[in-house]
Amino acid sequence: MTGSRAATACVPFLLLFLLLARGAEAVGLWRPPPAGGSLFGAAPGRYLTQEEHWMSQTLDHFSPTDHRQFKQRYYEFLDYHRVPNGPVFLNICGESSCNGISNSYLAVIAKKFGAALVSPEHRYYGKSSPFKSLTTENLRFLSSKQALFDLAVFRQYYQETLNAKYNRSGADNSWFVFGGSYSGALSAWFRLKFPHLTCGSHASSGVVLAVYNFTDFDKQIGESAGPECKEALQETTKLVDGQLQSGRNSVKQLFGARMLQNDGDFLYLLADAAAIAFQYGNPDILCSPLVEAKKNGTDLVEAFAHYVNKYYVGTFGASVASYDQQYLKNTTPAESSYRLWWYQVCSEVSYFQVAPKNDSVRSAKIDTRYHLDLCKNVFGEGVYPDVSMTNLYYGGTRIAGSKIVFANGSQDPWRHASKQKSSKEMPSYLIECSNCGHCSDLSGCPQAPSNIEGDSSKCSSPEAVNKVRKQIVDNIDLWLSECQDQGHDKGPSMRTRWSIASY
Ligand SMILES: *[C@@H]1O[C@H](CO)[C@@H](O)[C@H](O)[C@H]1NC(C)=O
Ligand SMILES: *[C@@H]1O[C@H](CO)[C@@H](O)[C@H](O)[C@H]1NC(C)=O
Ligand SMILES: *[C@@H]1O[C@H](CO)[C@@H](O)[C@H](O)[C@H]1NC(C)=O
Ligand SMILES: *[C@@H]1O[C@H](CO)[C@@H](O)[C@H](O)[C@H]1NC(C)=O
Ligand SMILES: CC(=O)N[C@H]1CO[C@H](CO)[C@@H](O)[C@@H]1O
Repeated sequence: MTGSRAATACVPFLLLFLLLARGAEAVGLWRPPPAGGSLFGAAPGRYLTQEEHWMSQTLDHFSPTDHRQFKQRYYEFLDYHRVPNGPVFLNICGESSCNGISNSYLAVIAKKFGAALVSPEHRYYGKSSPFKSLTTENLRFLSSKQALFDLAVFRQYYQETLNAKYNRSGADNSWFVFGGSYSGALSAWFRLKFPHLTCGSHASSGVVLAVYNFTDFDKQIGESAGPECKEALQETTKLVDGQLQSGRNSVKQLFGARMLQNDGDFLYLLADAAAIAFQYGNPDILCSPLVEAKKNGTDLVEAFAHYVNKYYVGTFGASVASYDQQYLKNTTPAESSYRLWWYQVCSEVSYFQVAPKNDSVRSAKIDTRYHLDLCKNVFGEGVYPDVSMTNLYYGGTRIAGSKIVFANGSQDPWRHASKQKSSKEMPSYLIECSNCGHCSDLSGCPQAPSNIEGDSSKCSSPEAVNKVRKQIVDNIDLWLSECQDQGHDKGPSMRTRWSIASY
């Protein structure tokens, strides 16, 4: 999730998903591919498992007459499971190809609780696409509402699979849902909409509030950058704007972005490139050379271009082409996550990262109009984010859920779309440290590339992270035990007793 992209398991909501996306193979396969394959660039130990499993999923949960199905990919990891009654942790994959169950801090929690880990891929992404061709017409079943129903159906399906594996019937383990970024919002919304199917939810940087003009995103970039770096970034933006204005398109060449004919697309690339430094806990990689260039009086645009080429594209793995609206229009793209996430943005959640009127870091040309034009150009007429309906459906920050634990990173521009106030039923924690960005509770620091078991030792304040983690674990512990009191997790006999008792 960068600018406009979100991340999975807390990789960029939008941006992060870039990284993960690099591991994706051909998209839109609507039949399971042969087993094996798909071990792209997986650093050793990064995944607990990448062994694919498949289930049949309903295409349209809201139509009683449409019985079409598609294949949904999922993963399971049972090494830590206390057989047969340990809890089941459902790790929700978000807006990118889901290439396995990653070895994040969630793995540590699963070990602690003797939990099974399962992780279904989000519909349409990676190998779970119902259609080969991603025309706007075919994308109409891509929504968070359909995705939540997928999770409910998966939850029931997997419980039966587990029961069959353990030779029992009718047992119901204690379930707990987890997610980060967009999937953090799905995690909170799952508990909201299906409270009987999970004992609780963890929403890491969960963006539960759909925002139309998301100006707070840019404001937070300025705050996270601090005065010196912010000034350097603003000056860079002015210089680039000035060059474009005077028709000097050669500035695009500096960034290896000549293909971006639309100035807005190019400026969006630059805005995202700056944002991810703070979103993923690498502020110095961007700010040190910029501040230094400003002090030395050397060329700021060149210093920034060096960062974009070397870090954002080189190390982080961003794709310049993915900013091109022509590319986004392609209905059979090599990597579809960008088109898919933009569809979700343009049809449901918005999060338009427009420049604030005053004191903006990004170019003022990235405005509401730019986003609306993109939506129309890429998807045609009639695709429009009805943000107020989305917030009416879920409640936004006034979500009326229970047993949901939220956590945000202090430097993360996305935190302003997360739950703002803590309450007894829905505690929320802010993790404060200078490189605590998106999903630091799960990923540690920096947030990209990911750290094995979410190692927090490179956070500027590991204590800040560990303190919030302890609170998260305490909440999980409490809610799992309350769930067990209601008859879950005790095997069939207890459950029967409970059913009788409840009459
Ligand atoms: C379940 O039953 C099968 C066949 O009777 C047996 O091979 C297997 O070990 C059993 N599994 C468990 C977990 O008890
Ligand atoms: C978003 O910003 C645009 C342009 O400034 C403005 O016209 C519009 O009313 C804003 N919409 C909302 C919902 O704030
Ligand atoms: C700025 O000046 C310092 C000290 O003279 C030098 O080491 C550094 O390389 C210069 N940085 C840039 C970006 O020119
Ligand atoms: C605009 O931003 C500057 C710098 O943060 C601030 O000093 C000023 O008060 C702001 N102006 C308005 C109208 O908000
Ligand atoms: C859940 C959570 O930590 N929310 C925080 C997100 O950021 C806002 C803005 O600073 C805080 O007020 C919330 O507490």
